[in-house]
Amino acid sequence: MMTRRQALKSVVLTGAACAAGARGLYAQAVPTLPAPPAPAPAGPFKLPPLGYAFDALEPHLDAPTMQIHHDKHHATYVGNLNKAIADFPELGQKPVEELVRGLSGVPEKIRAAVRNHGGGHANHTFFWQCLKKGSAPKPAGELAQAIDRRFGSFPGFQEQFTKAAVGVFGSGWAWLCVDGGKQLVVETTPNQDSPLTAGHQPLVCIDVWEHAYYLKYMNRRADYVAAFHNVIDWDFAAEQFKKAMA
Ligand code: MN3
Repeated sequence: MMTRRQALKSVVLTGAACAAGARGLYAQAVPTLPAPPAPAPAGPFKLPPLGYAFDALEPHLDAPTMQIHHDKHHATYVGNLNKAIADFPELGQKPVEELVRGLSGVPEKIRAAVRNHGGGHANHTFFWQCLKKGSAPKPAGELAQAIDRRFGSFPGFQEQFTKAAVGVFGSGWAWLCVDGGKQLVVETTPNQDSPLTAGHQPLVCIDVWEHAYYLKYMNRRADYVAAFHNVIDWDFAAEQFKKAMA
């Protein structure tokens, strides 16, 4: 058993060790900005501008998440796509959507990289355009009618989309698309796979990788998905619908 004297000595030593250790820890804990990213490897694919301010979708999607998501995560997909196609300059002449649509025609050696990084570039480029605060709260016109026919009602669509997005296992995406038979479909893709590869035309999508919501919503993906419904740009979705049905 420890005597009182030993116990006191132990407390004093522990205290001293803590004070010494704390200086080291404290130094590490001083907030520092993340190191600037390595410049994206030069190449034909470019990070498109977000098109609105990082805080434009507050409070539903927070500014720090939008900034890191666009400037770091999306930029990394662009950089890695450029790296992947470096030996195939003809691929850099095509829009990324065309590469993803024609994945089976991409040289096998780089197909997986184009699927992941080309998919990441295409998916994020589409995602930013789907989002708008203060847009119409629900679709109108032909898209609204098609949604009613397919899902029973607009809330019926919302329910199905939410269920799909919340239910993605691990990292991936949920989508509202027009499929090859010109039918509306709610679907999910794993990782950075794109519905374009299956010949579908996206209208709306949500990124459910944790990097898309963890800063604000932490583990509460369902709260993020609920918030997302407030910032869907239904005018943009209607334009995609018109294109797909033409
Ligand atoms: Mn993402």
